[in-house]
Amino acid sequence: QASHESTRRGALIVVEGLDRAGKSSQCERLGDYLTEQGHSVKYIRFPARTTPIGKLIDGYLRGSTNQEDHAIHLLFSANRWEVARSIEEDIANGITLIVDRYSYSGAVYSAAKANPGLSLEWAWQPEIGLPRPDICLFLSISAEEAAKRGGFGAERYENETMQTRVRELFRTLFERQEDAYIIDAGNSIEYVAQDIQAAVSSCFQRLGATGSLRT
Ligand code: DGP
Ligand code: NA
Ligand code: NA
Repeated sequence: QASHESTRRGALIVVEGLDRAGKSSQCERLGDYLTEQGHSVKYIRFPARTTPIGKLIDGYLRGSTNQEDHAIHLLFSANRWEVARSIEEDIANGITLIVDRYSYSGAVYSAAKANPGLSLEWAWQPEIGLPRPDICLFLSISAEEAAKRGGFGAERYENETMQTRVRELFRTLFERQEDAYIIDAGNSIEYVAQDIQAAVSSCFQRLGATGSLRT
């Protein structure tokens, strides 16, 4: 059994969601669950704030610097490209990656801006060719539930107008996408965790060849 397990490729699991949807704790739970099931698991998140590009993004998100909308968009994408090769290597080596935010956040947060209003289509282009997730989970909470979960943090984008647009755009994107699941994250932590586990287990049963993101 051990030798069989060691030759199986890992899965690329992406967890997306609104700010305060409980992404981080659900990623942690999923990691524990998959580890118990015998998988080698690694957790990574975007933006990866410690790389040179990541530091620019971090300053932008905290509001200490400003960036032109197209320019910051391409930096977020470049930040994923910086890590693309190591994602492919890990998966080939049998490591399952749980990725906290990915190209979907990339397209959606930029397209949600009022000015200049980058289109979802334009915003998706620099993502084409990145490693394609085997499954994407979108943790959705209603505006009402978001309001109940306490005040937004100080970072850029954490306001109600922006979050409402982000929610709508995520739905648009996920409805077109194969292997994409919208999870109602307004339920209890336990219930949401079970929903995620069910979706991920079914994904492992039909794990095919790796691929790249397309239009
Ligand atoms: P987080 O560390 O998960 O709270 O994400 C930080 C914020 O950055 C969050 O509001 C979502 C946003 N974000 C994440 N990835 C991207 C991206 O690729 N492009 C843009 N414009 N925003 C992003
Ligand atoms: Na956030
Ligand atoms: Na990102």
